[in-house]
Amino acid sequence: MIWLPVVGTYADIDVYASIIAYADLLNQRGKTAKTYIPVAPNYSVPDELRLPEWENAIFNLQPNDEAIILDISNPEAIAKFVPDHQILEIIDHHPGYEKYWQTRIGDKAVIEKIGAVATSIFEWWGECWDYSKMSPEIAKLLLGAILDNTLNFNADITTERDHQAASKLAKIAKTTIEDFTDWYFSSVSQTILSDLRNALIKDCKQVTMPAGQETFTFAQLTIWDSAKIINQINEITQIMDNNGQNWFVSIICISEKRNYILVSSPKIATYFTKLLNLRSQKGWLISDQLYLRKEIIAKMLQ
Ligand SMILES: [Mn+2]
Repeated sequence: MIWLPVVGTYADIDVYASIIAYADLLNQRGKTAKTYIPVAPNYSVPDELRLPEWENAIFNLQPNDEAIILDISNPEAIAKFVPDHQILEIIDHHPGYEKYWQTRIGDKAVIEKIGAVATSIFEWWGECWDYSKMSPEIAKLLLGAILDNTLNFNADITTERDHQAASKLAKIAKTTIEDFTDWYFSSVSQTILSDLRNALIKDCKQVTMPAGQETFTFAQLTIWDSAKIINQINEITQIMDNNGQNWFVSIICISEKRNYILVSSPKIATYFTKLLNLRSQKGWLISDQLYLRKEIIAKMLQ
């Protein structure tokens, strides 16, 4: 049996789509594979795209089983689920642990600079199987993952491979990139605005400041524009204050190509203003380009 577990504390559309597509691919090729998706996916997976029949909530790794880890390479998080010798593959695009895994499992770790893990999975489907055997439902999920993780192809980590995969996926899904993009981001924005608290809490990561032991909660939301969120400073502050001590909220506004940022303390504000060259406006810190969380963390590590 091959397991494909969600290893992080939440499931976004990249991990959700990639795990399900890979499990489908393996099963079609005669290898028994099961997902492990114990949490409801976050706001980035619209209800219409969910595939509940693939959301297996039981994880039961036996000594002879193997596991494929997608969209995460944090060793501590992975070790809680799978011992190293049972890892069949790690495919990720978060920087930081490339060398660690290279020395431990060699070529079985593919951690590369690419917009979405969904792109890698899509390419692998074509290399070892047949695109005519991919369902429109799976194609829509993978396409949504590429749009979300590349911020509609605006993020720095976007590659030509992501563009290629997206146009092929749109054909399989019997839609166009333009139509699907409109539908996808308006659906996601609606979900976020209808329950801001849930959206924020379900996309948090604990991050440690480079200078020391200080950690903070890093929340990220992706919406189409800032119009409906710009006056919600008090609400967001309250939600985050109730959730932890130090925090950083990054709201990516795709159509404006910038991040709207709120932080818990002047100290954190000073640090990030310098790091990301932010300007201050009406209570927000605003960037002059789009930053993904993984890009901000990569800058912190430099
Ligand atoms: Mn991803």
